[in-house]
Amino acid sequence: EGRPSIADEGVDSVPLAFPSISMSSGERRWSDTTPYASKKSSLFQKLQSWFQLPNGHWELGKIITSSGTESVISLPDGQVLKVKEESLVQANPDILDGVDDLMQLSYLNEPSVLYNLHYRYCQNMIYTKAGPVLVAINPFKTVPLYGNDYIEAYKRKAIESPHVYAIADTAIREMIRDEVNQSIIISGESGAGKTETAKIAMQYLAALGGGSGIEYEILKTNPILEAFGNAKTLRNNNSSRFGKLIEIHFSETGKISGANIQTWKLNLRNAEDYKYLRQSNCYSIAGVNDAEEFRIVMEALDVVHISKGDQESVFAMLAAVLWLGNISFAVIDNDNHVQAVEDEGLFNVAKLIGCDIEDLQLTLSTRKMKVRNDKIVQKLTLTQAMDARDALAKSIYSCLFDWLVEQINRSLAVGKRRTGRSISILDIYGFESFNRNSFEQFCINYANERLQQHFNRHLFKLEQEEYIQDGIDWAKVEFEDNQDCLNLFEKKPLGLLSLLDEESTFPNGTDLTFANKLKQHLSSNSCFKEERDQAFTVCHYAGEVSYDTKGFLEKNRDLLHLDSIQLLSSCTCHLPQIFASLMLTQSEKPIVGPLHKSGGADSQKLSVGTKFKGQLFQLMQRLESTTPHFIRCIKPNNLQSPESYEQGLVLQQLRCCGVLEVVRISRSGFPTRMSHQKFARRYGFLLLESVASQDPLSVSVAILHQFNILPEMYQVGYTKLFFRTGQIGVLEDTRNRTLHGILRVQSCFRGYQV
Ligand code: AD9
Ligand code: MG
Repeated sequence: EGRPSIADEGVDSVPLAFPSISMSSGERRWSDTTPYASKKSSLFQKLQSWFQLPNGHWELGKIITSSGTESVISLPDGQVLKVKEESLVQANPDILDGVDDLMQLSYLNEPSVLYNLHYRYCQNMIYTKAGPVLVAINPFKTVPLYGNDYIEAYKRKAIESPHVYAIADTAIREMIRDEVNQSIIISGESGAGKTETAKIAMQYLAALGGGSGIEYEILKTNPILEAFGNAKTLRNNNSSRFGKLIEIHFSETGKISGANIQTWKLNLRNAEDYKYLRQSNCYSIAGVNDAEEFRIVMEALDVVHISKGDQESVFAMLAAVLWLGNISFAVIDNDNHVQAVEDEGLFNVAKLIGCDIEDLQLTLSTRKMKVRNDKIVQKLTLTQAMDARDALAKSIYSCLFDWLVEQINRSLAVGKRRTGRSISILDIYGFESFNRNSFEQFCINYANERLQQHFNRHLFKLEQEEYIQDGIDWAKVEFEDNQDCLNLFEKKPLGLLSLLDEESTFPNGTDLTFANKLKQHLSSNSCFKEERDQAFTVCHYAGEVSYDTKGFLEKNRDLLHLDSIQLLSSCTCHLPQIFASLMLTQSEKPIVGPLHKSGGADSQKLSVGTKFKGQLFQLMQRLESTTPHFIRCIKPNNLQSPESYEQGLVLQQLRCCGVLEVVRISRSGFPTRMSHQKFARRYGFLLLESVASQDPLSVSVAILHQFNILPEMYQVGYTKLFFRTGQIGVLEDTRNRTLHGILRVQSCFRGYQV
């Protein structure tokens, strides 16, 4: 558990105080009394230092001479430079090369962290701990780190190197030990490896909690969800277009008793990105065998008990979506009103979803409106009709996706008896920043901003508040708080989402008037920047992103007309209840926001942005009640290539997820804690001598003494004991060994009796 491994490498790890040396302002160093540093490092530290080349790349320079203000250094390419002392950043001694927890670095600065991660990455060690957080660098190739042998080794704790398996193992153990639900929260940019990591974690949980057969089903949900919910993007060939929280339930005996998946979809809106295949001009991906992937999906559908008949209907729905895209319109009057052409497309769609051709044609060409108390039928222009058609296609697709998730959940809910213990794995779409960013990126990045706050709250805020509350000695650590950015999105009435909703309901609102309104109301906000034309920039925790408001209003309005909803609810498609959720959500939704001026029926629907926010809040609520374990996925290059490690790109990701700060706080903090009562109950039986007074505090102190836990490794608070990382591990190991011993004795004894 993140203990330094210096001693393993044959060097004594004597606690040592470093002499104070001047440092460049960007560098942070551990407190000088660190007990982790090795004696040897002080000999090396003056010999080599990091130097940043004009192109931003950090190189390790050997210090030839040093005057105190200037140094002469030689770089690996042979260059010899005279540089200002303060431009050098302390490098760690060689002996610390590739430590498996960044906490072990004597000098924690950006080049040292970059170097350490790269050093490991080159040897396929893609996982590194940053205190409590697991950093995972995408290898973009198969690495020999997975499978049953590894699972078994992590289970027996025969391997200690950082791994997703180790995180999953901790989650199981803490679920059992603390009787608290757990979550594994995986974050990172698009293409950083979140979905793969989630699958690796599921693999481990399935292996450990297996036995009922349900674990096999749980694993099989992945190909189905990916087949229907992922798409190729510029950043990732297999990009998740939905967020996913898979909750795995365990029985009292630690076996998987069921599972549940909740999805946070993006509305499948952007046709060129997702559907209507021919528009993407991309039909295959090198190295992907579509036929084989299809076979896997079909097999998985069987495993999760979707009947053959329903499977056929699933594909009928997919076909309907594709045929919808082929429906064309002809102008029928002088006002440019159109009607859907009665051709193969229209005919096929009607047949596949099970409705009359005439009804479909009418729905695609007209809109029923209510003006005051009169119902009128409005004919649509070509743009309106195409929007109606696309909205219909997208909603059929999203109903189909929801239906699949629901069927899977039904199948997974086999062990209905819930013990209230579960481990949830969260894999959402990662932070996205393209050259042109639209409403989709706006929603995705907003979600990531919320998640970042959850991370901050747990690792910085709550942590420190708890120290202070329990009265232990503690120097506060500053961290990058993103509350201001969240306020920019959420504040009412003058936040991005509110202003967007307001503009979306104005009949004369356009993307440009929206952009102008943002500039008018938000330009004083430090997280907001004006841009030319109809763009604006948000300063996210992960960097600045410029959004082009083109299409924002249309995408935010739910374009699916009530007419279309009625059509779908009346159709006789063979998938039972597939469109039920559509009707339910429409009629049961509360009316939020100002009503449409003309009082049209559509105005009663929630905007897409508001719905998204609601779902996000639900997600956060669920996560709040769990003990989180964080995995930060890092993308080493933008080429999806196994070879390259771009320092700048990695650094930007490390910075934006606060990796250095996390290490700093863990290093100086006390991440493990337990109430006096619990501690006494849990380890009290290990005491060799009984304690005179039986109060939990005295028992706890006696245990600490017996196990020689050094005073600097823990603090005694009013209600709890606080430990530095790794400390509780010794106690747990002894406890487990002792317990196993006792169990063995008991079972022998029983055998003897029989
Ligand atoms: V997005 O936000 O959904 O666009 P993810 O989920 O972060 O993104 P994903 O898990 O899909 O990324 O990983 C992208 C690709 O990286 C995968 O398709 C694999 O080819 C590759 N990858 C990621 N992790 C691993 C791994 N542990 N081993 C091998 C990996 N390849
Ligand atoms: Mg993904």
